[in-house]
Amino acid sequence: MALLTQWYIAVAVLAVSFVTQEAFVPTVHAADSSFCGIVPQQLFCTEHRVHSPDGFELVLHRLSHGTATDSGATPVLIMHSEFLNADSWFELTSPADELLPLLLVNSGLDVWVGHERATYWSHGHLSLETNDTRFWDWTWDDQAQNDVPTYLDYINNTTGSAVHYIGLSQSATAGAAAATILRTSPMIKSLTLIGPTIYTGNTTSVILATWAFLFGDLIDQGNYDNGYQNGAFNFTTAFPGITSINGQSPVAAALQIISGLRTNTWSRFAYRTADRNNQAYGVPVAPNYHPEDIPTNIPVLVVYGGNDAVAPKAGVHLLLSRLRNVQTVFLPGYAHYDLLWSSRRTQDIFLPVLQFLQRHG
Ligand SMILES: *[C@@H]1O[C@H](CO)[C@@H](O)[C@H](O)[C@H]1NC(C)=O
Ligand SMILES: *[C@@H]1O[C@H](CO)[C@@H](O)[C@H](O)[C@H]1NC(C)=O
Ligand SMILES: *[C@@H]1O[C@H](CO)[C@@H](O)[C@H](O)[C@H]1NC(C)=O
Ligand SMILES: *[C@@H]1O[C@H](CO)[C@@H](O)[C@H](O)[C@H]1NC(C)=O
Ligand SMILES: CC(=O)N[C@H]1CO[C@H](CO)[C@@H](O)[C@@H]1O
Repeated sequence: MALLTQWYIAVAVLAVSFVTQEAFVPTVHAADSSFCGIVPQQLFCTEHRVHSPDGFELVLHRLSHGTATDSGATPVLIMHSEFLNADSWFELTSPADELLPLLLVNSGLDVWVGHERATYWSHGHLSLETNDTRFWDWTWDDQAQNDVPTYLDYINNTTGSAVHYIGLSQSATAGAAAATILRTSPMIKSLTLIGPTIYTGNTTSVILATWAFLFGDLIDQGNYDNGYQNGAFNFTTAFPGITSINGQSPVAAALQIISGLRTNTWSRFAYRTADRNNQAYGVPVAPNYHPEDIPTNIPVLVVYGGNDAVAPKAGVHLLLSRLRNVQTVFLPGYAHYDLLWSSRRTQDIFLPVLQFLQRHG
């Protein structure tokens, strides 16, 4: 199918979905247990709350074996994929599977599990209710500019150390973007980017990418039945009808992704007018992020799949060509959601990630 036709269909799917909403309303279990309740019992778990500069509650859970974290243990922040919550780190995919947070704690790291803004375990705001469209008026670029720096600041304040950052999918994109920010990059010890959705222009399927953006959580519908709280947004109550696409609404967030698909750029959020871009960035066109701006003393590990239509191989190769201190794990058979849910992910992904962190202790 011609790319343009695919794009029109994708936009139509988007429009219809946002108008009807019922199409992708998952059932959500009540928040009847705290997050620490789903963490393996042998781990000691503490909850930490900070707020982003734009008022979003950002919750972190710190895991260790004893009540006192080894002083000197290197902190590692793990950020879940969009559409999922951090529970996803605690679900085994097969009998031989191991949990990444547990592997990291067992190898002596000081593990911080982060929750994205506006997700099940972290959806407070200093002044906005979730039924306010302004609560949803942001894109991954705000996570890069506000949230990742706030998590890292908090962890650096608490531990006095720079942090290994591990991000999956869009959290990889936000982490890499944050690593290009001068004030933030000194707090990053290494970057692990799993399925980074940075250059998406070579995707083989626009529809698939759009579909993944909107419906990715439903892939994991089975986990709702198991009592897990996956599905980042509580659409039933917390996702007001969107009537305008002029600002950074979730529709705009989707459009930013589609725009990235069309232009193969990695850019700041592009407002619709030169005036708004000028106000925000001092230039009429939203500026690009540059992988070259990630300091060379931050080692980067990129884990990517050969059949990934969301973080396509050609886009990852473009990223790799622009990174100056990079190692790779290439998994030819993997598609995007395999990077999250493969039954072989421990040997294929988690252990190589652990070795990378140990090399850059
Ligand atoms: C999600 O929606 C359900 C159903 O309306 C509600 O009971 C629950 O409290 C909501 N959860 C959150 C975290 O907002
Ligand atoms: C949003 O929720 C708050 C508190 O639950 C309520 O007071 C307010 O009227 C609601 N606003 C809208 C626009 O529904
Ligand atoms: C980190 O510490 C500085 C200095 O005390 C403080 O201004 C800042 O708010 C702290 N950051 C976070 C996220 O707690
Ligand atoms: C990927 O996209 C870029 C920019 O549109 C293009 O120059 C390049 O040929 C594409 N590569 C592949 C493998 O399709
Ligand atoms: C970037 C940054 O703020 N790094 C700090 C992390 O914490 C240590 C110890 O407090 C400081 O020396 C670093 O400057």
